Amino acid sequence: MTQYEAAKKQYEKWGINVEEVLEKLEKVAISVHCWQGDDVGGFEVNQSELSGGIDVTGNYQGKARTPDELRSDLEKALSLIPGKHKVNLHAIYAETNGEVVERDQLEPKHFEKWVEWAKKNGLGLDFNPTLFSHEKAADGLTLSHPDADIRQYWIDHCIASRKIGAYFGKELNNPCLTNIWIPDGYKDVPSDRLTPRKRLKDSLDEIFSVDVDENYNIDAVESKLFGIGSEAYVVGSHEFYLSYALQNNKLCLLDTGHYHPTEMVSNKISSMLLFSEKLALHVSRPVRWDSDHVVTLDDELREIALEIVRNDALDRVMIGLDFFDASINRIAAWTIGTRNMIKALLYAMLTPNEYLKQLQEEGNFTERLALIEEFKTYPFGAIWNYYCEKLGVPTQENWLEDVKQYEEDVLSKRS
Ligand code: RNT
Ligand code: ZN
Repeated sequence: MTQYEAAKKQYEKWGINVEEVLEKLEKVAISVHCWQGDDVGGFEVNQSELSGGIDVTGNYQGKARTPDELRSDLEKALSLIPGKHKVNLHAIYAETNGEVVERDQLEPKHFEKWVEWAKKNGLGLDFNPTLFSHEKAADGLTLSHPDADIRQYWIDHCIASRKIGAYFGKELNNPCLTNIWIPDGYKDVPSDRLTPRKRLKDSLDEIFSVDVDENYNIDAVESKLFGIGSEAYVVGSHEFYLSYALQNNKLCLLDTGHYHPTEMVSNKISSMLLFSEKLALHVSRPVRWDSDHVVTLDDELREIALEIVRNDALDRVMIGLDFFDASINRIAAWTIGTRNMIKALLYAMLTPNEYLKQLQEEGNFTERLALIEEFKTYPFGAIWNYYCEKLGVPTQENWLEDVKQYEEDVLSKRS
């Protein structure tokens, strides 16, 4: 008997149909963020320094310097990750042929190469307007800026981005999630919290007043608690966007690094699913602050996956990743983080969720705790390896060889 067959038997004892689980898992697309590959740099002709209160540390060799390099790196990472996924782009990854194109002037044609590449690789695309790393965002304010011209610039950028999203959705026959995140906030205690929020609300209303086909483009808004330089106040807070999304039928996007340190996204999903058809995630790993470390298979990741799986919400929660670590091989970072997200979902699917729910209803907390703990050492790894083999990607740590080879052949030659 193979390790897989032996493992399968153990799960079958609990009524878990492993073959069915693997078929279901194969259908889950994770949105892999392109910006891990070049430290959120992008390819604008007149590139600005990274701003907006986010930061990338480290200078590991081999950062992608061109869109072609980034695509090649993404292809490498995706070849080590089981399943078919999506790639999440930012507006600063436009290709403008050496010409300066203002962000409010961006058009689908500036993303033609990405679409062509996505088609060739059977990938979906998601999108984000970029409201940071720009002279018009230098004071950390965009859609809530007191200056109407600056607000208008960013409003127009967001409208242009939604149209680019619809172009992706239509071309790839796979709806694009276009997510708006802004850095707006203040370093120190504000004397007026309401006025900037009113302006943000008005800006969003204007952005969404333009009709963009919902079959192709889905709008999301991402909140935040604080950033570097906006420690005391962020305009687009959780309550702000939760209310806005509910009232305007938009998706709320929860980034796991954007809450108080003991406040968990896993505990929010069920509440939100009761009131919204869909929600979106940026799965990240905050270490003491919103540090965007590579996602590991920790308790919170498993808990998030369990909440999605046990509530039968795989079609309702759009899972995206958001981390950027420049201190390790960037392709390994993508591979580790994305494989972990998929592992967490598999783990959740290999849990006797219905039985555990029943135990809770019966008040049998002893057995609930006992089983949750015992399942942690069930032969999950054997099923994971089988899944990787089945989908033609390396099992266990064997993907590391590929990454090392690519580092030697390609990354080490970049300066
Ligand atoms: C910043 C947000 C945002 C960005 C990306 C690059 O705190 O998490 O999602 O990380 O848009
Ligand atoms: Zn995020």
